[in-house]
Formats: sequence, C-alpha cells, structure tokens
Amino acid sequence: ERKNVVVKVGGMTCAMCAKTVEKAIDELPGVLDVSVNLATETARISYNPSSVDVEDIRRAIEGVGYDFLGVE
Ligand code: 9UX
Repeated sequence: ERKNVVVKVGGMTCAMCAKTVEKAIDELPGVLDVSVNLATETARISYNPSSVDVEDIRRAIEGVGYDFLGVE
C-alpha cells in the first residue's frame, strides 16, 4: 500500500535545511519518496502505512531540529 501526505515544516531557512529534513524522512523504513519544498515549507511524503506513520515522520523532523506544524 502507498499513501501520500503533505506536512508543514517550520524552521527551514536555507537549501541545506531542506536537504537535512529530506534525508531524515527518507531514512525512515517504509518511506518511498520524499520531496521538501523550502518555499512552501512543506514536505510531500509517499509511504507504506504498514511500516511508518505520520508520528514517525514528526519525530524524524523534530529529531534534526525542525518543527512539525501538522498535516496539510
Ligand atoms: Mo539552513 Mo542551518 O543553513 O545552519 S542548514 S540555516
């Protein structure tokens, strides 16, 4: 199964911030695809819901020092 979610991410101020967030999410087992948009402060994630959930994604974002601001 494959689900998509767009989450709002706070605290990213440069392209390297966006890459850090992207990598942290991408490293979660069950994440199939991730694209972080710095301009809109969002991350679009495609994932397998039997392996990973939005709570795991929240922890990954906060774990690298950025803010999880909810699901869009
Ligand atoms: Mo984006 Mo942080 O630079 O030092 S990675 S502001």
